[in-house]
Amino acid sequence: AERQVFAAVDIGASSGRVILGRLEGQGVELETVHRFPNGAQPIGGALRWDIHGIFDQVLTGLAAAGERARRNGERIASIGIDTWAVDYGLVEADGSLAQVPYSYRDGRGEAQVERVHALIDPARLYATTGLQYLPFNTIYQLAAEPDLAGKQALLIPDLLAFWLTGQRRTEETNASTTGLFDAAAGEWAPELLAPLGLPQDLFAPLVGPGETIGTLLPEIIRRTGLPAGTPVVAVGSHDTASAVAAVPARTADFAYISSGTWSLVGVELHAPVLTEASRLANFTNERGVDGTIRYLRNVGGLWLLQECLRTWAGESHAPEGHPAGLEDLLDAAARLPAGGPLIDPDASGFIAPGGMPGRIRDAVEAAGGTLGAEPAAVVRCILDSLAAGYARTLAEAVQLSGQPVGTVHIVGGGSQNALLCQLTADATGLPVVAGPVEATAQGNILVQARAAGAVAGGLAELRRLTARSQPTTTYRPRSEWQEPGAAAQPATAGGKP
Ligand code: LFR
Repeated sequence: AERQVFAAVDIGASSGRVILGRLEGQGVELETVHRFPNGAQPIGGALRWDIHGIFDQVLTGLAAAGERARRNGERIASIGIDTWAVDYGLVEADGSLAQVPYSYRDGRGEAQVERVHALIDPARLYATTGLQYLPFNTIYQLAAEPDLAGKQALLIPDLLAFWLTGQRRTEETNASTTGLFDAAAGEWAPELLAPLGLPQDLFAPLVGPGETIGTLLPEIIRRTGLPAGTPVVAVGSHDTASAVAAVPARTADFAYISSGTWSLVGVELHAPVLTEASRLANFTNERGVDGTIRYLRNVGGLWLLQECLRTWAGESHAPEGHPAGLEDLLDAAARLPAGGPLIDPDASGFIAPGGMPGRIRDAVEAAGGTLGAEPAAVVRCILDSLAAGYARTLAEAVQLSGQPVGTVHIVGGGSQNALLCQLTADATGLPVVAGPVEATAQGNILVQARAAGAVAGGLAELRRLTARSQPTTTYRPRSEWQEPGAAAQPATAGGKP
C-alpha cells in the first residue's frame, strides 16, 4: 500500500504555505512544498483579502504537494485548511461570491460597535459568547453589511473548503470567533441574530475538527492533478486552534503564546469562564480542538515589528517571519539596556497598517517617554512591550481561570526570536520553551492523521508526540534582570513557592 501523507493549507495574515506531513517513527515530519506572501490590500476603497489570488496559490500548492507525494510513492490521504479567524466571504444562493472579503484591519466593524452594543448589552454578549471584545469581531463586521438577504457568510477557511468541495460548512473553532456562537453549548447562538437584524440562515451548519467536509470537485482534480475522491477534512480551521493543539507540553500546567502576526496568550480549559471579571479583563473563550476552551487574550504581536520592517524597507508586503537583516537588528536591540520605554501593544491605534515606527514613537512620547532614533531602539521597545504584555496577560489568565502554570510555551514565528523568548522568560519569571515554528501546520496535520486512524489519543497524547519529534529551545529567567516584585507575581499566581 502507498504510504499516507497529509496536506496542511496554513494561511496567516502575512504568509501562506502548503505543508506535507508524514508520520515518521514517533512523530510527524513536515515538508513545506509551497509558500506565498499574504497581506490585506487596499481594493475598492477598503482593506480586503485578494481571495482569488489566495485560492490560486492554494491550488498551486496542492498541485505541488500532489506531485511531491507521487514522486515519493505516497498518497495524500486528506487536506486540512486553517487561516486567521473572524473574516468571511459572502456567498449568494447560487454560490457566487457577493464581494471581495474585507480584512479585519479595515476598521468598518469598529464604526458599528456602539450600535451593536445598544441593541445587545455587551454583558449579555459576553455571558453567551465568552468572546473578548475586539473591534473587528465578525459580529461588528456583519452589522456593517448593507444587505445580507439570501446570502451566506462563510469564514475564510470554510470559503476555501467550499471552493474545493462544493460543500458549505462552518468549522466550530473558527465559529467561536464570530461573536454569535454560544461558548458553553458549543453551538450557534441564534437568539443573537434577530436583535441585530441578521438573517437566521446566515451561517452554514457546523462541523468539528476531524469530520470530513467533502471531496475535491472535478475541476479541482483537473487543476491540481490530485486523485479523485481526495477528502477535505475539517481541522482546527482557526489557525490559533491548530497551533494550540501542537503545543509540545509534557505536563498539564502549561500556558501558551502563539506568536505570529498576533500573540495569543493564555491557557487551555475544559469549561468557559464567563464571569464579569473575565469580561472586564477582556479574556476570550474560543473553542479549541476536542471541545477545549482557549482562554486567552490577543496581545498585539509581531505585526508591530513586521510593519516597522516594511516601512524601513519601503515594501508593500510585510516580510515573512524572520527575514534576513532582522538578525542584526535583534542583536543590536539585545545590547540595549533593560528598562527602556514601553507601549501598550494592544492599543487599537496599532491595528491598521502603515507608518508604524512613527506611531510607536508618538505613543512613547504621549506617555512622557523618549525613544532612541535608531531602528534597534524601536525594535527593543516593541519586544520589551510584548514581553511585558505577555507577563501581565499570563498572570491574569492564571488568576481568572485558577489554572496553575509552570511552563510557558512559545510556538509560531515568534519562537525563532531569541530575544523575545528570553525577555518573556525574564518578565514572567517562568521557563519558556520555544518551538515548533510551524505549530499551526503541525496541529492541522495531527488532527487529520488522527481522523485517518494513523495516530490515536487525546490532545495530551498528540502534544507528547509533538514534544518527542519537534526541536525546542528552553529559556530560563535571568534573575538579575527582574524588577523587584516582578518575578514573584506569576510564580505566586502559578502556585509555586
Ligand atoms: C491569529 C488570529 C487570531 C485572531 C486574529 C484575527 O492569526 O487568527 O487568533 O484574533 O488572527 O483573525
